[in-house]
Amino acid sequence: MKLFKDYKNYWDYMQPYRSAVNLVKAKLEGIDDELKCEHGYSPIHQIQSRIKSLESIEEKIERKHYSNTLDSLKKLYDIAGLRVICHYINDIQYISQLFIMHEDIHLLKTVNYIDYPKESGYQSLHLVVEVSIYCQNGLMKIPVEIQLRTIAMDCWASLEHDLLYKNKRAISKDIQDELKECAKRIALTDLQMQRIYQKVYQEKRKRRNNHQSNEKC
Ligand code: 0O2
Repeated sequence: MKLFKDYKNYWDYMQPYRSAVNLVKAKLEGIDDELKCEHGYSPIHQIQSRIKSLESIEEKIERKHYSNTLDSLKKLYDIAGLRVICHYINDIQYISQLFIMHEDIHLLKTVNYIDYPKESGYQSLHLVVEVSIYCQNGLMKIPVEIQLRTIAMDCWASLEHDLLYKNKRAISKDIQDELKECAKRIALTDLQMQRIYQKVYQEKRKRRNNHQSNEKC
């Protein structure tokens, strides 16, 4: 039995989820813009968003053994999804803390795959939040999954997603180990890039201070 009558039925049903994605995206862009104005630094490299595809919703409902009814959609927290790709690893916590401080954002769940990477090697910070969407039928509470990761983590996850995660065929343990090894190296690179950024920032500040004290003399 099909969950939705047809594609139009699915698309119409997704309307409040699209509004939820737009709302969260605007908030994240606002945080980035504010930081750029105040500190001249924009921590967000890119924001991607998507509404879970019809096939992916049906696959998940079947995999989780939920009943094949529209009511089961309430159990899926990742229908509305955003991916926030940050420059440096420290940006991830910073952005997420500023975001969940918003009074109209209700944090439901945090999964920290950065401090505790998945068995595959996957690293990201996942937040599930609930937002209020006002529709013609009244107020709806919509869950939104936000994945925060660095550019380097995103590179690994994007490639691994098709190579292994969504690849239904069995992949040898050697290849899985090799991918895990890449994830570990990427984690080290992220830490090194963070240190380099801090050194560059300190040097710039020192030069600016020297310049200002020379001007005063
Ligand atoms: P889509 O809809 O195809 O874009 P689930 O794993 O789905 O039963 P849950 O609790 O949401 O349920 O899982 P999880 O692992 O917290 O989050 C799932 C999403 O995280 C995936 O979405 C991926 O985007 C990402 N993800 C999780 N594990 C891995 C991994 O090992 N490798 C990669 N590349 N991505 C991962 P989908 O399934 O792609 O959703």
